[in-house]
Amino acid sequence: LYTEKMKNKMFAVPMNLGANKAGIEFGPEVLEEYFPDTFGEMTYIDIEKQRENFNEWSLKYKNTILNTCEKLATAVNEAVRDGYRPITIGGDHSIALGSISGVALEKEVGVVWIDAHGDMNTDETTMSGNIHGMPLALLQGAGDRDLVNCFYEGAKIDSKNVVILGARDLDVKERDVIEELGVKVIPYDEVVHKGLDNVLDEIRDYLKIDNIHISFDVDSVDPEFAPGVSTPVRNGFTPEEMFKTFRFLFKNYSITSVDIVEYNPVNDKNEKTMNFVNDLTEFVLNPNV
Ligand code: Z70
Ligand code: MN
Ligand code: MN
Ligand code: MN
Repeated sequence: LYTEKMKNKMFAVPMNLGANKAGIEFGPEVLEEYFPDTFGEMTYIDIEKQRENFNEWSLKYKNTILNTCEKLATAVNEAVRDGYRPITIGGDHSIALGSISGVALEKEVGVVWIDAHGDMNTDETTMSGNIHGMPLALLQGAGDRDLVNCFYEGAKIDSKNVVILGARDLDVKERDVIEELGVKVIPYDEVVHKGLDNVLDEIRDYLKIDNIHISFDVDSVDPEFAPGVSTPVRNGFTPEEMFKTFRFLFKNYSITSVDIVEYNPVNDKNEKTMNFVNDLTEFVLNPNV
């Protein structure tokens, strides 16, 4: 077990403005209600509505998202300095701009971004204007300057230390950004063709950095098992594959911090997604590998 036993500190960010879709904001409170043992100790980051420029369609709710991410980054940074492993429960994926910025000021981290999407759009490539499709590019210094400079100036992570795992819905111009920055993408297809074990070995050979932040988007999992997301995409991970992936990462890297985002209780069926998110969070809180 590489990862030392660390105390966890949990943050809840009921953000939905990055996805511009209703429902995701209820994720943390639903989890807390059903699973108080797992989620009962979360510190909530308030969403304080800021004045927005609604002519700027390509950066919807930018000011409120930036304000929230800076508050989250401040809280996460303090937790890291105090020796905790911060676990951030979303909320949409825009909040990873805050969580990772908070960690990156203290430690050089690589990122494993587990997602059906790349979240590598910029305000110049986006077709939706939704900021949850941009955080991974922003963290590498690409995109809107104000957002890039969240918490502290400039890029937070080095592109060579990033892997996107499980992607199967990348936008055409988003692919150009990925290529320009040189980010390694392992599409879910590749997991199927090569086998998960081989793909994980490949990650171990590729990511030559000890500290890893895991940013987990629930929509990486197949909608059969996790329908409760805002943007379901077919042909994704099974829960077993995801537990194996997490076990591998906790075994081989020092996991500094984790995001679990995009759970949308409104779209869930038979509480499948809720139960899965709880089980995965239980593993993260007490990783027995
Ligand atoms: C699309 C965009 C996205 C999550 C959807 C989708 C992005 N590439 N991310 N759901 N989690 O709007 O930029
Ligand atoms: Mn995402
Ligand atoms: Mn996604
Ligand atoms: Mn359980």
